[in-house]
Amino acid sequence: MALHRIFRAVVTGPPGSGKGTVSSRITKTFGLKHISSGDILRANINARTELGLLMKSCIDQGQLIPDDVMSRLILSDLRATDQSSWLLDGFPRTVTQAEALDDTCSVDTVINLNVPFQTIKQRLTSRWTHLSSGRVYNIDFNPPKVPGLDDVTGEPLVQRDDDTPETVTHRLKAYETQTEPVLEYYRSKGVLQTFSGTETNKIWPLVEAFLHRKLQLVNQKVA
Ligand code: G5P
Ligand code: MG
Repeated sequence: MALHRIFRAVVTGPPGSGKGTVSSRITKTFGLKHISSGDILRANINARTELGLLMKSCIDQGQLIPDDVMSRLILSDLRATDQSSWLLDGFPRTVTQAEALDDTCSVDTVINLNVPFQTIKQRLTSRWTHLSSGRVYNIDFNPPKVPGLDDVTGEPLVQRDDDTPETVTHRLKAYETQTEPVLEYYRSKGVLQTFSGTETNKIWPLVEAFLHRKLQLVNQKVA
């Protein structure tokens, strides 16, 4: 569906809930620009930037990056993409970040992926990632065509340093204490849409149908 007006969406959910997987389907179907806070941080680590080196131990321990650092990083990216529709993945992750985002621009919809923690723990230990693009694979769910290699570039896949069982436990704890309050923040603004389940292939058609309806409404308002 063609977009006639700028559309701004957030995808949220616990670590491993499928934000990256669903985001890549949304961007392919609806043409929004995908901005993933985790991918941006990992690109910084890979390029050994000052920020990346400073933040690596925080990420590897499953802790959140300080709000001021994160908000500056993402909001400067958003200001640079002023005129395009986007999908934010992994930001905001605290109420302070959500307020900082609100000060810059308003969000049309927040897609919340509600996946049980038990399902998540199994998924993350069998995830393989292509770091420079953020493409993700899973041995059970969407294996690469050639084991260990990215389908598009043929480059090697890696396991994320924060996908160890111990760090996953810390990430889930950080989600419960710091990110869950963001759901209430958006619920009270009337923009939260929750999709629950254990399989992305069952959740995705519901997200797709929801976004089709939402975009139709947005376009009607513009016409
Ligand atoms: P990230 O990078 O944002 P998380 O922890 O929020 O990391 P993550 O791990 O990237 O989220 P995801 O994107 O929600 O998970 O999920 P995914 O990658 O699509 O799917 C997970 C795996 O399951 C994949 O292997 C996929 O193939 C598979 N899968 C998907 N669907 C199914 C299914 O139906 N069945 C099966 N079997 N498998 C499936 O953040 C990383 C760190 O960066 C910092 C924090 O330290 C954070 O821990 N950070 C921030 N800190 C502060 N503020 C922010 N805003 C921050 N953003 C990042
Ligand atoms: Mg992700």
